[in-house]
Amino acid sequence: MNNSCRGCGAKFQTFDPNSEGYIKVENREKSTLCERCFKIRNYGEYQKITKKNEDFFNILKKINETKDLVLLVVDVFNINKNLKDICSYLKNNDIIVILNKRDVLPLSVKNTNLLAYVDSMGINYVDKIVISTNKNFNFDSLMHMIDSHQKTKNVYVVGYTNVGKSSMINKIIYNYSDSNLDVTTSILPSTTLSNVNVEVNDGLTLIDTPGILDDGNIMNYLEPNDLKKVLPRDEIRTIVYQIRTKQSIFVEDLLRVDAEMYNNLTFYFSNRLNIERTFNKTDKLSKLKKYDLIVFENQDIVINGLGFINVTHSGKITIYTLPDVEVFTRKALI
Ligand SMILES: Nc1nc2c(ncn2[C@@H]2O[C@H](COP(=O)(O)OP(=O)(O)O)[C@@H](O)[C@H]2O)c(=O)[nH]1
Ligand SMILES: [Mg+2]
Repeated sequence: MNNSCRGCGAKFQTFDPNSEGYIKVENREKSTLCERCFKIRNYGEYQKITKKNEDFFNILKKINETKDLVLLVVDVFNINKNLKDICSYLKNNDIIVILNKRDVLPLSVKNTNLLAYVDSMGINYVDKIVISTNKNFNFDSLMHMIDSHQKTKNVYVVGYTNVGKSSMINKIIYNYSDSNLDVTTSILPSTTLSNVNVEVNDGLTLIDTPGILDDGNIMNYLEPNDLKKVLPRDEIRTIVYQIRTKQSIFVEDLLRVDAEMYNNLTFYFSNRLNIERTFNKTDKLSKLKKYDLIVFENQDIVINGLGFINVTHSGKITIYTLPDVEVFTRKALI
């Protein structure tokens, strides 16, 4: 009998249905999954659990006590600003940076450009690779890379929540192992609750971790139905606006962008989000949190978790979005 759920890593308990690891007494003997994992997998029903990041930093400290290889998984559509901070906990470990979700960026984007961006993140890494879990892209190369850098059997998988850590592990099991034990994945942050060891073969055990929650990510503030719209599932069709006069562009009720100078804005957002522009003065969404940004030539404005806007020329751009969502500029990704 297992003590913890093989889907999310939570310790089993039989007394509180609303806390992690709950399993009915009658299922305790026969099931290896907690109720929550069972419901996510069978009914697509989500029960949101919020983890404290403190737990995650303790996991990182434990990893740092080993010499094990670390796979740092990054969502290429939403590259987090603070990856350097995660890595600062892992001074003793070799790190491979994995840019996942390649499929959502346009095919025309060169992987070499995406990889070049990794250098600007300030991380000490031993290797880097672009993959797509959904499209099963580059997994043979990834396996070779892991093989050539791993020092012990254990390899940790870390990163922010929702970047696809658990999905990547499942794909590796599916491709390279006889095992049919998969870990739980979902569109909600904090699906994985504790470390889960997954033995791929005699020489490799992948250790899935809960992942760090990003307070500035819009995903934390949306209901599952909106989440489904915001998370891109297919290749993004970019939308380019040539700005010649004062105008506003709206992404549903989530974002307003005001621009007034000679400029070109390219929107990288999920295809399921409705984007509209107006040339008329309007108050719509002007009550949301306002950011007055000075943007330089060929920079991106990132609205954490929602998408990004590439700006061709320098100028002033005003952004309105939900209160706790982080907005920042960066050197253009593409
Ligand atoms: N488009 C796309 N979505 C992905 C990819 N990998 C994972 N996802 C989705 O990202 C969400 C989070 O995945 P999950 O594995 O639970 O992330 P984790 O929190 O890092 O373990 C799920 O909705 C996955 O289907 C990918 O390569 N492409
Ligand atoms: Mg996970």
